[in-house]
Amino acid sequence: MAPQPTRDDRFSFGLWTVGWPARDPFGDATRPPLDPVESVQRLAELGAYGVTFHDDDLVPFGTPAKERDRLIARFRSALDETGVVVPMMTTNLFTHPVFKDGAFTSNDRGIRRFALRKVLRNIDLAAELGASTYVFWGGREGAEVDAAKDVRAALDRYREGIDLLAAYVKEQGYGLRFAIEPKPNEPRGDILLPTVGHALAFIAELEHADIVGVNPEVGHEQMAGLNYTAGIAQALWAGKLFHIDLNGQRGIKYDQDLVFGHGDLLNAFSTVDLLEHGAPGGGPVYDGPRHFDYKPLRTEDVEGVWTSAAANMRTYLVLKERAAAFRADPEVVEAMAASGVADLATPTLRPGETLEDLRADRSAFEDFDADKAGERGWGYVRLAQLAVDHLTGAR
Ligand SMILES: [Mn+2]
Repeated sequence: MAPQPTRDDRFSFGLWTVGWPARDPFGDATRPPLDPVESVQRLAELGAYGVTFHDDDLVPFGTPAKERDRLIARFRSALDETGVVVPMMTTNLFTHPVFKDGAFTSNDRGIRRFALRKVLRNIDLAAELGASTYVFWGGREGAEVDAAKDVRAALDRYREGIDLLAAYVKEQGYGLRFAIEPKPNEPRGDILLPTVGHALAFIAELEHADIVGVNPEVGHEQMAGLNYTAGIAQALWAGKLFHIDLNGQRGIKYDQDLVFGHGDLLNAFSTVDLLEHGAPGGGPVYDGPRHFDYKPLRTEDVEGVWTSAAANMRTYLVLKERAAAFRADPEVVEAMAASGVADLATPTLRPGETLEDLRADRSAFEDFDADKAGERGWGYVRLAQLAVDHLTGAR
């Protein structure tokens, strides 16, 4: 019996995902534009609870104020009729030529000021629509030419921008939190804040770091050859996993934005296991939306768009079932114990033990049999195969 998505699963989609007309650097659009209202209706029917969007996804760049109001009102009606919510919003600071050298980090001060105003206007709308997270993906914040961009000055301006906007959110009492989305490259040759780790280090330098976290995307970390599950685990550890972008990616290449699980399936399994069950030793868990940031393949027609949207949710729910079975399997419990997985949660010093005590403890060093300790087989391959067996339905 295939699991059916419900609103309680908190699945959300960007308007730009299902609405992507499949124009790429080498070819024209293969699908007609999609009305945001239709996207809301179709996603609601499929079992999603939320939609997310960039300002320009709903209101094209340069739309006069009166028409902007009309488009927003029409969209709000669709939300009210379907009960679909807007958990997250973001800004398009990458499509218009004005942003070709970046927004917050453009070498042109006038462009930096314009970018801030564009975000401020959309933050007001995000608060109006009840969003709780505001994402910053700085796709154009970067360079191709090392001599063209003073990275230290760019980070100063990035920090200035995020802090100004965070101060505004606090001053207005909006209750929004910011989530920075790392990406290593594309569209810029090199993008600032390329990985989760870079973003976490940047956030630590902010004045308003308390309301700023990360929005890691599966494919973006994997484009850098990194392990997504390990990345979001560190973000959780730092108390900074404010939002997630689930999709699929096959290795280090262009940003594929495949359906969740249609890339590194084993890593998708461990991602869902972490999101649903947390760390073996406890610790912070993620309770936000399960947000999909993917692109329906360019080969698909309009019906294929909805098939692919449903596929994301189905993959998640199937993996959730498999992860629950994995955790409940007595052999897995036994294998994890044999591998000492939960033992890592024990502090290395005893309660009350000092560094002086450790230095005086002969059993810790002088009498410690390193050769014998080195003989231990950890049994991790057995654990890996148990995961594969559950993932493939062999157990
Ligand atoms: Mn992507």
